[in-house]
Amino acid sequence: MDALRERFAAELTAARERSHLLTSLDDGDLVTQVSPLMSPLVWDLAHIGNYEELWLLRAAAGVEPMRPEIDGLYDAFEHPRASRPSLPLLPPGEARAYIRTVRDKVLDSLDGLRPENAFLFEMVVQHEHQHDETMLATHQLRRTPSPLIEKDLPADVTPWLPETRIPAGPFTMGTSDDPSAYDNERPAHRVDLPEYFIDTVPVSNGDYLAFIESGGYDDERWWHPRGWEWRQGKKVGAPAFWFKEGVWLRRRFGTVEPVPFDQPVQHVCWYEADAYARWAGKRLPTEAEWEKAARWDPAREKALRYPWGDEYVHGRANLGQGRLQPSTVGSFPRGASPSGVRQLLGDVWEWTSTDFHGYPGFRVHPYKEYSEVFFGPDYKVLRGGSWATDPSACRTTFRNWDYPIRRQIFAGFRCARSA
Ligand code: AVJ
Ligand code: FE
Repeated sequence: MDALRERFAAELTAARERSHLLTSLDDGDLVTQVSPLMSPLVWDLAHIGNYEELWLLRAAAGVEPMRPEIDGLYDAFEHPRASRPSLPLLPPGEARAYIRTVRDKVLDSLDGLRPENAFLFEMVVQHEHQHDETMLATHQLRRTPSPLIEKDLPADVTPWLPETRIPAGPFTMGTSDDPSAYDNERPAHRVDLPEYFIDTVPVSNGDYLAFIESGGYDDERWWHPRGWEWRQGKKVGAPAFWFKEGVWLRRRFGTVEPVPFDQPVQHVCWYEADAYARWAGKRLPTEAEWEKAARWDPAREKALRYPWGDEYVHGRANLGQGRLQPSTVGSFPRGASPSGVRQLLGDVWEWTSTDFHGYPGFRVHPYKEYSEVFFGPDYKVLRGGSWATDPSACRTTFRNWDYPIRRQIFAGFRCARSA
């Protein structure tokens, strides 16, 4: 248990350092709403603390509520993002003091941690990191530079074959024994797939430019009917944050730079990914196809936690907000899955063709608002995490979801086709 407590304390501290960096702005910037799609950053900050209080102090340690009157303000279901700036939110100084107090009590309570509550710690650490990624998307929507520090992440690029063949056969999807796994990743179950091909690497900005330049945005043939509706209601002809001034440029955290054509495309919605795939004579992979390509080791008949094995290895994927952009397509050959597919974790979230549903045998844990309320045809599953995702919230079984029109998230895609 001691090693576990130490790990939780270290992970909570690391997450908090990042939350502080992402909120090291003037008070005015913290309370401003950059887009109706996002919360004011000060909401995320206090919400992180409130969630931690609910689960680690009240639920796990039986501590009395500190400020029950603020719970409603930070309940994501009571107040949609667009309405959050008009709430009587804790001002930045008070929000910081509140989350500090919660954290101090949590660290004190670690001595009494009961093994059956370990998942709640895993959940709270991942929750803070998920909001850190969301806050980063808010930063990307701002027009002014952000207090972010870009670290170098060396990545060797070696040649690759465009597609990888995945032979027909069953594999293990999901998990029943990963201690960090959310309810929606459970339980492990066998899925039998016919043979298919999947792109070895994600679709690059250069690939995507060819779609743009061949008139893809104006050709109804490539679009899902609802995608075509979306396209016609909007003046879009390129990924979000791209614009053309003679050459293609992109805005990234408040600075403008040429679009790097050898990086995975990001900030495209599901409809754009789906249209590109049809234009390319392919389709998006199903969620099961993505997961089989990412973790199934046919030689050992075993499903892996990471594409390269069961242990996290630094330097095999672009995760954790070190680099503030995806890595060159073809990077991290040592991070490839047993099938030889690359860049499955990190770089960009990858849209799949699958709607978000519970696996056979799904059971809510620990609360139905984490996943169950989102099951249905409205949300598409994304896999693999982005460069902005923390390694502790990323594994081959992790499932993310969003509306098919969302572009501010760090999402791209790769294509697949049936054999
Ligand atoms: C899993 C990323 C879709 O941000 O809406 C955060 C994670 N759940 N707070 C989200 C989450 C509750 C969730 N996603
Ligand atoms: Fe949350």
